[in-house]
Amino acid sequence: MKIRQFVAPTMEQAVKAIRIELGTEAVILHSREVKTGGWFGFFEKTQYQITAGMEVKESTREVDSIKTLSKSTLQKRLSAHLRQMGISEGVRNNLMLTANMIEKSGITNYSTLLNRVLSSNLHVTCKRPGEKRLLFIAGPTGVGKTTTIAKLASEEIFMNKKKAAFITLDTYRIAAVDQLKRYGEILEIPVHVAYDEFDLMRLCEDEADADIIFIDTAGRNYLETGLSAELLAYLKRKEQAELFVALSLAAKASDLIQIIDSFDSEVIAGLILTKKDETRSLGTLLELLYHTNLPIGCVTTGQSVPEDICFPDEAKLLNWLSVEVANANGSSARFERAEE
Ligand SMILES: Nc1nc2c(ncn2[C@@H]2O[C@H](COP(=O)(O)OP(=O)(O)OP(=O)(O)O)[C@@H](O)[C@H]2O)c(=O)[nH]1
Ligand SMILES: [Mg+2]
Repeated sequence: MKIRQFVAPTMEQAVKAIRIELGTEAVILHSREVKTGGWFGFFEKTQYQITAGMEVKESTREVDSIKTLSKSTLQKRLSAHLRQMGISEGVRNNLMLTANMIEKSGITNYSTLLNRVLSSNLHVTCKRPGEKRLLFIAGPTGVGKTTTIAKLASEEIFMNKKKAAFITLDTYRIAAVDQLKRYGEILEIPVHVAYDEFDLMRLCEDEADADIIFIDTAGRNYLETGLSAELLAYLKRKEQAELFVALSLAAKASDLIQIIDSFDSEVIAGLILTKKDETRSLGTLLELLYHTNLPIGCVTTGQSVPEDICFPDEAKLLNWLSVEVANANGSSARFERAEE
């Protein structure tokens, strides 16, 4: 096991440093307060020292240590919360170890503990799609790419008063072009079909008046294959292009992490998270924020265009994760509805 020590002014900063340097697989082994600096005992600063290690497959001893730690009432509540969200064992163990350390610093309130555990372990950033002129959306089949494009376009046209156009690269599915054309008619904006990269370049030039061009792509199984080589090269070359990957929050986190890995992370500007309404628990969101550094662009919450979309900030995303779901049998269920 590779062992490293981290010292920082707060527990959260130390945990963040571990995640950045050792990645999400790092296991927290030990923590203590240390005094640094000062002069003959004056002006000393209290710092937090955490020892962390990269787990090797054969040794699960340290990970198991969390199971034998006696849990406080707050930690039991957190453990139940994470289990109800369906969080995988590895992530749960690390969150519980952080909770144990944070509670030792005198936290007695559950919301504060949860907030500090989440904010120190998750990489939560937000970035609205549409900063660049060409907005590509890619992702697995049927996640809601085309519907989200219509919602985003509506926002840009009516709220931000931008001139928009649609281009679809989805010539694979017969109804795909019609679907986008229908949205184009409703929004009164041009819709084009690009059959290859040259078409795409030409159409983008033809639409010189458009402030923003939404480019829809065909859904594909990204567990099997990555972005097409042509599209990847185009995105890398085009300064004015950004790609958002659409993923369903109702899908399994482990699959979504693999899908993200199938893209060249350099070209992903952010994630669009769809179908929040189709799941009772946001465990997938928590695991995504634990494993990736990608900004969240928007979240969709239903089939209605244009209203079922929101642009949560960091605080709102953390707030959603703080909602405890009911036990399967309904007993001792605690609902703290997140503000929509
Ligand atoms: N419940 C729910 N359904 C959604 C949401 N977004 C889209 N849908 C529905 O999901 C279905 C597929 O939506 P599309 O926009 O066609 O999905 P797509 O990713 O473009 O599909 P392909 O182009 O075939 O890969 C439609 O029935 C949409 O109404 C959402 O946030 N919640
Ligand atoms: Mg589509």
